[in-house]
Amino acid sequence: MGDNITRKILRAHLVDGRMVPGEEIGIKVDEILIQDITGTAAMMHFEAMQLGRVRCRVACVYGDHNVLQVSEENTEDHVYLSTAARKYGIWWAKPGAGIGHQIHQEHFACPGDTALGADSHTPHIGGMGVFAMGAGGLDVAVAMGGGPYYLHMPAVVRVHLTGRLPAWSTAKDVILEMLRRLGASGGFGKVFEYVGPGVRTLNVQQRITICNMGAELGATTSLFPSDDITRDYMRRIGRERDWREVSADPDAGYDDSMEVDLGAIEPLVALPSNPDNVVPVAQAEGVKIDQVMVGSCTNGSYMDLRAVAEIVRGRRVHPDVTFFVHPSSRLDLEELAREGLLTEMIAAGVNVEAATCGACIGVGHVPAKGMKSLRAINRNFKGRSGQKDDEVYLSSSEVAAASAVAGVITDPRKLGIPAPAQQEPSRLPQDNPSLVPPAPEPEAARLEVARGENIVPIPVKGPLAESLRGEVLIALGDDISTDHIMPAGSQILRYRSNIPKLAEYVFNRVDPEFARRARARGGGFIVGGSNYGQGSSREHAAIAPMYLGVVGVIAKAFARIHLANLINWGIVPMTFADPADHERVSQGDLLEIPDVRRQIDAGAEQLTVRNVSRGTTFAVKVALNRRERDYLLAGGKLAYTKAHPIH
Ligand code: MIC
Ligand code: SF4
Repeated sequence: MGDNITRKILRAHLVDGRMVPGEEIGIKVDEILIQDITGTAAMMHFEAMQLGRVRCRVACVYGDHNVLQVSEENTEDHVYLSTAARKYGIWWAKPGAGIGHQIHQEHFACPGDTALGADSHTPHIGGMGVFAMGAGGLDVAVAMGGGPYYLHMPAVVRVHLTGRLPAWSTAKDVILEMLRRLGASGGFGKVFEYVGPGVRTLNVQQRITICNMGAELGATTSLFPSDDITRDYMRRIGRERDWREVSADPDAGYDDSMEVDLGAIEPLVALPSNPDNVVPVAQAEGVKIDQVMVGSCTNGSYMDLRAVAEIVRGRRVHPDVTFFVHPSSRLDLEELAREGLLTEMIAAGVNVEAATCGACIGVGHVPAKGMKSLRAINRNFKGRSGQKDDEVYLSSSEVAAASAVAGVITDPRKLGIPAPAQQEPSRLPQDNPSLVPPAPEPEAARLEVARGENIVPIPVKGPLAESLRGEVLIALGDDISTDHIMPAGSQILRYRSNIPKLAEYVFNRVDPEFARRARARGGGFIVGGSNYGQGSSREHAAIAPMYLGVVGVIAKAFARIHLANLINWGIVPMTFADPADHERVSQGDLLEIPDVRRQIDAGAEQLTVRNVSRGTTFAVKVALNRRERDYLLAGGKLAYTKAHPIH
């Protein structure tokens, strides 16, 4: 039996373990991405390892999330990152250059490589045949230093694509359809590998849209082959020399398979407030909307904005609607300007904003209470827009633009105009004035890293205690995202490099009293439902609770990256052996896990929790390997790595 793409790439990068689904493997990482709100912590971890220059093929830090420099703390973060990048051998993409994933696609991604990013949408470049994953900053820092990235060998799902997308159905609708079928945790422990005749009907940007939003399935990553279509794209953007063919063997085996007929895909919408709450656009038609956004790493490219321009050409944005677009790359915007398409958007009343994540992460365009937003982006978790009771719908750029003109959610097939071509730019200059290369070594040695007052060393936890005892500080239901745990938005993002201040905002939009209560009780436990910690890779959703004294999280199931982050920061992740016990624990209950240190060290897979308040006990599972147990015992991966440095 031949190999699929996942196995080929992983085999070529394997440094530890066996490629058996579920078993842990260590791989070498070629490409690294960090950004301005996870990157400050990742950079500090990297500095703490005292390795000098990065030891991977290419690394870039993107100033893309908190771009407006709305406060001095925000600007200090950018100054720190740009000076550290030059010194340590890392590219720096200036604020406004665009969203990291798109810039990485355009300048650095090489088919057949492995990539690790301190951002959950790193699988974006899977659309070019790169095996790319999101991870917490500490894991990324280790890979920057040339250390292996550890993951559980994923099961590989063959997604067999047939047919061709009908007019007005887009790549965004393909991934929404995957979410409709599989749900937000349907990709846990899996790689989705897209194969079949339908692959050849999709251009690189469409493939990328599908892989990018595979993050919302909770997948390890998603992958397309790198073929002559990829080669043609790389030629047009001036990077044919980086092209390599990446394909599965004709007789490749897979762990599972599914069929998607592209011809049967129709325009879809995700209703508030989870990306898997997907229905055909007909079921949302007529909903009056106040705001429309097209942008983010999923929908901000030339292809999407070109479609917007074609739809709004000669029309006007509805008087009751604010329509804003965030391009995902300034180079793409430059091409749209050259071709007059930018003018079409401006003339129709579209606000063309900076090339940044922007409103996708709650920076700008925060809806007022009661407003409805339709956004061609990837996430609509409650509160993520900056309004705690928000109602955000997700769609393709085409549905969004048509709706912005109509003032209500609209099926674009009813516009009576030809569907926009899904077209990529015919060229893109590689000479990007917003990309700053690292300093050459002799000069780098003399450079000083600028550390403003807001760049505060990351706190580390002490070794795991003999026993754990504390109150349940909060008890939550299913699908709690890291946006619920550690919210974003420009008010809060400026403290990403200042954990003591950031910690004040933990669960702020769910329960504003959380931080005060956690401090008053001297820490305790969090109780969650299934898919706990879905969404972003932000390790701050573990570091800040750890700083407040959270010692354990008990949930029905965890999302992949958050689970790794909890372990990395010394918080014990436990799952209910009987999920029904979730209902038998409430906020305020006093819990005790005696003799936990010895049991974790001895390899126990189940622990007994005493609910002191109720006089009951219940069992929890701790599915941890030896390495993860050692991290927990040491007080987290940073503490462990200090004791066992990479050489
Ligand atoms: C997101 O989309 O939530 C973010 C902001 O890009 C995060 C990264 C972060 O919180 O720093 C992600 O997806 O990992
Ligand atoms: Fe930025 Fe949004 Fe993409 Fe996250 S999902 S990288 S915030 S554009």
